[in-house]
Amino acid sequence: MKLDSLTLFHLRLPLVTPFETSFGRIDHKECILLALRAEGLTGYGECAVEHDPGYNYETIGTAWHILKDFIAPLLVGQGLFNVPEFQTIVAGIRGHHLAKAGVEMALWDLLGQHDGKSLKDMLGGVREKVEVGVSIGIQDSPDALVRVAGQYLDQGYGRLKIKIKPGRDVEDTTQVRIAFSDTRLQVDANSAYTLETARRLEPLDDLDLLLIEQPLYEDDIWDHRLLQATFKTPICLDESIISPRHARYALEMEACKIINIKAGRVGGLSLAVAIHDLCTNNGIPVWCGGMLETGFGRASNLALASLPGFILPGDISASDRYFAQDITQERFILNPDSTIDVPTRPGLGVTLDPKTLTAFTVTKLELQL
Ligand code: OSB
Ligand code: MG
Repeated sequence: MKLDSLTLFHLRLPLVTPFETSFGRIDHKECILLALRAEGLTGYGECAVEHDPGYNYETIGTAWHILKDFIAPLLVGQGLFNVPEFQTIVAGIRGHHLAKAGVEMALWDLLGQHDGKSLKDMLGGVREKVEVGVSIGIQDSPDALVRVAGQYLDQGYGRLKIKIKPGRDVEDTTQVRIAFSDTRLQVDANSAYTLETARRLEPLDDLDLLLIEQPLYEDDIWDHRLLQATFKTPICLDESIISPRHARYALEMEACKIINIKAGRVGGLSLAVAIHDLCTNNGIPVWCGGMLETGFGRASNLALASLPGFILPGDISASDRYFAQDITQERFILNPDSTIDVPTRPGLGVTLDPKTLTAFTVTKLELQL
């Protein structure tokens, strides 16, 4: 396939409810949508970046720069194109995984449409629907958190994840555990603790949690190993696992017992599959993380989570948990058994809603390839 153009859309979508993590509070989701055109087809990809460098170092601004000034020029004049070839072409660009992964997603969408294959089938997915949970931001008080958690359970979510930070950890988690004694529950600190301050999390070890996600530094593996040795509860790494190599380090060091896989963070779906394979071969459970994606990124996450090693529920909630209006025509709905259906149509299997795209676009840039 000869690539024709790459269009970048800086999007800003209102969230139905603000989302607060240890690194900040947002009431809009920003990201970059990519439209990759070739032979009359358009593949869409989502760069799951945020406005601020709070989750990792990438931002809308850095991803825009890397896409425009480095990735797009490497794609100019590209002929017959596939995913391994794409990764080889961009291998000289260090880091910037969220930017690269957005283009890889668009390429998968294009190839799937071209070959009439769904992303699930291309990646080796085995499930028609995947088990999901809901990620709940920090609320005004533990009482408010219990109320919100109850609302999500009423909607049918079978697994809760609550965000924690110093001062909003043990009390919040304990209140939720008391209110919902047999609910599957996990916490996510987004790197808010040091090895020393993480001692305050010891009481969490008696709350029958599925896992404690990324308590320490976003670039750390070793101190998580030291912390894991003091906890019965599995530590799960998110931010720290930026490549299959880092996943191998974590497993060899016994820094965690579970890994959260986000295709964006690791540089693309192909690398996410490689981490899945490594973990599956080593008996380490994985689950699919989320970044408040639009319908495009959500479709991609569902396809990824249909692989056999994704045995824990993903952070892939229904569309109405995030957006009153999304940029895809399809909306994802929660089934009564806390699952969401994996798209079956070719590529990502979702279609653009041009009206909402226009309404939520801040800036647009079309690059000829
Ligand atoms: O750490 O998993 C995280 C959202 C933005 C940045 C980081 C994270 C999250 C979430 C949201 O937890 C999960 C979702 O998309 O529902
Ligand atoms: Mg996380």
